[in-house]
Amino acid sequence: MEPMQPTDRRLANAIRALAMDAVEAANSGHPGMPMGMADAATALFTRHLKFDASDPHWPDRDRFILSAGHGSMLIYALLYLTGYERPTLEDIKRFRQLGSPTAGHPENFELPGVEVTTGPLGQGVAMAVGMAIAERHLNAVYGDELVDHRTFVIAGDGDLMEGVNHEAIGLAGHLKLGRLIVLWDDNNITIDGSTDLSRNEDVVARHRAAQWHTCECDGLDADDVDRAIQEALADPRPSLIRCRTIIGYGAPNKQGTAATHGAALGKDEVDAARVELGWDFPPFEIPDELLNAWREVGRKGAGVHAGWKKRLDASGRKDEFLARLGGNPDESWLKPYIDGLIANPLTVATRKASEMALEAINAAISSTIGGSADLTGSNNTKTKALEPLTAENYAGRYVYYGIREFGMAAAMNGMALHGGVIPYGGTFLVFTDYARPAIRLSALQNAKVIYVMTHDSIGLGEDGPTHQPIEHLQSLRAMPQIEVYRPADAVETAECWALALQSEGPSVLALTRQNLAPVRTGPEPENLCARGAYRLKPARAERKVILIATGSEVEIALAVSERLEADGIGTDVVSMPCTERFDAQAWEYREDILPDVSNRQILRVSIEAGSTFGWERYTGLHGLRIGIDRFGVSAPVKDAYDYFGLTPDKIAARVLEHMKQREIA
Ligand SMILES: Cc1ncc(C[n+]2csc(CCOP(=O)(O)OP(=O)(O)O)c2C)c(N)n1
Ligand SMILES: [Mg+2]
Repeated sequence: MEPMQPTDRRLANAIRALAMDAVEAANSGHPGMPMGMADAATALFTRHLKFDASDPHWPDRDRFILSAGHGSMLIYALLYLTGYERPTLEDIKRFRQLGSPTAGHPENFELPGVEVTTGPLGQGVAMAVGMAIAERHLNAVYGDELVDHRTFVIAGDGDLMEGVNHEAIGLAGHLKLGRLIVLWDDNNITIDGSTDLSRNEDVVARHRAAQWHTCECDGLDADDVDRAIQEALADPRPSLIRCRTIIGYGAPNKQGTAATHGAALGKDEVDAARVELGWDFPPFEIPDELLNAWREVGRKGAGVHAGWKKRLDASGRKDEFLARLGGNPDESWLKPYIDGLIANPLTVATRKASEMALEAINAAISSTIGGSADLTGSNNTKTKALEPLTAENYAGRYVYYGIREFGMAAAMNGMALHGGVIPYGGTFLVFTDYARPAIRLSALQNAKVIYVMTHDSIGLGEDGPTHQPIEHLQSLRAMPQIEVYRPADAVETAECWALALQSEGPSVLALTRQNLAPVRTGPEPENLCARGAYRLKPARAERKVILIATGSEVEIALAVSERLEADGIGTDVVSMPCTERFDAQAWEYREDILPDVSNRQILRVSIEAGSTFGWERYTGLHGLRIGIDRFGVSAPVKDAYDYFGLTPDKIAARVLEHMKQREIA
C-alpha cells in the first residue's frame, strides 16, 4: 500500500474517526461537533497553538478552551494524537466510562491539557476572558520574555447564545484583550434543529458592537482557517472567527442535521462515513504516518519551551515567578494585623473589616487581583494602593467588571485556573444568584476564587426584600467543594480571609453592611475560625443551652446568653463562621462543641438572619432554630431585626418558652 501523506484533511479525519468510534463504543456522546470542527482544530493545533505535549503545565503555553464542551472528543482526540501522556488510546476506548479521564465533558481536574471544565454553555468563552486578563496582567509584571501567550477558544452556537456571552464579550472588548481568539463553529444547528428556530440576531455584528474584530472562513478548509487566524492575530482587538461548518461532516446521510449532535451515528452510518472520508482503518486505529505527523506537532513547541526555560533561568526572577504560580501566598500579614485589632478593638461592618484586612493582604501578596461588579464602594473591595487594571494599564490589580456578576465570576475562574493570580471579586450576597453557575464551576473545578459578598442579610436594611438574602447562605453551603465564611467581627474577618487565601479551592465571604461590635477581644494562639466553629463564651452556670450563631448574630447571641445566665441558665455561645470546616473536624472536637445529648438536657439553638432550612443539622430536630423563613422587609436595620424577632430580648424569651414547653429543667 502507498504510504499515506499526512495532509491536513487526513490529520483532521483522524479526529473525526476517533470521535465517531469513541461515541459509538460508549453509545453516548456528541460526534457532530468534533467532526464539523476537525479541520479548523487541525489548522489551529498544527499551525498556531504554542504548546509542548510533554509539559502540559508550561506556564507560557497558549491556552486552548473547548467552550462547546459537549464536543469533548475533539479535545481528547487532539491530546491523544499530539502525544500528551493522557488520554491514552485505552482511555479513549473507555470514553464516558466510570473512572476514565475521558469524561462526558472535559474536566480540568481529570486531564492536564484540559484548561477548564466546560459543558455549561457560554462559560468557556467567559473563562477564556479571565485567562486573557491574567495573561496580560502577568505580561505587564514579567514582560514578554516570560509571559507571551494567547487564548484560543472553540465555541458553538450555544456558547454565543447564552446570556453570559454578552457580559464576557463586553468585558473583553472593553479591556482590548487582543490575544483572545474565538473560533465560532457556525453550523446553523443546535439540539432542537436549525438555529432558525430560535435565532435571527447578527452574531458577528453583536461582536463588532462590543469592539471585537471579526472575520470569516470556510471552517472545513484548514488553509482558509489558517488565513483567518492570521488575520485575527494581526488585529489588536479580541477576535471572533466565524467558521462556516457542517455538523457531523463526513457522515453522508446525517451530516448537517441535529441527528449528529448528541447521539452515536450507528454502525451503518459510521461505515458509510469511513467510505465518504476515505478512512480505510478499523475502529481506534490511526495509521503510523498520521500518528507520527500528529506526534511531531506535539513536539514542535519543545524548542520554544526550552528557549523560555533559558530566559526564565536568566531572568533573576525565577524563584519568585515559580512561587507565584505555585500559589501558597505569604501569611506574614495576619498576626501583626490581628494584634493591632486586639490592641485597638473596632466596631465596624465586616465589609469594612474585610477592606482593612485587604489593605494588609494586598500589600503582602502581589498576586491578588480585586474587583467588583459595580459595587466597589459597597463591597469595599478596592484598597488604596490598587490601581485599576485597564487596557492602558494591565499591571493594575483592580478590575471594574461592570454590572456583570456572572461574567465576573466566570472570568475569575479563568484567572484562577490560568495561575499566577488570586482573583477576588464582590457583589451583594443576594446576587450570588446571578453568578451562581460560575460559582458552581469554581467549586467543581477547584478554582481558587474568593467571593466577597456583602450585604449578607436583612441587616442591609432599607433596600428591602429584593436585596436581602434569605436562602443564599444555606444554598451556598449546600454546594460541594466551596467554603462559605460568615465572620462575626473584624478579627474573624481577618481569620476567614487567611483561610480563604490558604485554601486550594473557592471561598465565599458573607459580610455585613451594618456595624458589629467586636466579639473577639483577646489574643489567641491559633486561627479559631480554622475549625469552622468554636466556643466563644462558655457557660458560667450549669450548661443548659448552647447558642450557635454566625456573623452578625454572634453579637446578639452573646447578649441572649447574658439574659439567660441572669436567670441561672448556663449558656455556651458557639460562633460558627464556616459550617463546612466544622463538619470536617474530628468527632471529638465536634462532640466537645456540640455534645450529642438530648435537647432536654442541653438545648441547642441556632441563630442566623436567614433561612432556618438545614440548621437541624446542628440543633437536632428538637432544638430551636431562629432565623427568617420568608422574604425580608424594607426598613431600617434595627426595625427589621426587631420585626423578625432577632433581638436579645425576643430570642431569650423564645428560648425560655421552648424550655418550658419541652420541660427542660
Ligand atoms: C447552559 C447549558 N444549557 C443547555 C445545555 C445542553 N446543551 C448541550 S449542547 C446544546 C446545544 C448546543 O448547540 P451548539 O452550540 O450549536 O452545538 P452543536 O449542536 O452545533 O454541536 C445544549 C442545549 C448545556 N450544555 N449548557
Ligand atoms: Mg451549532
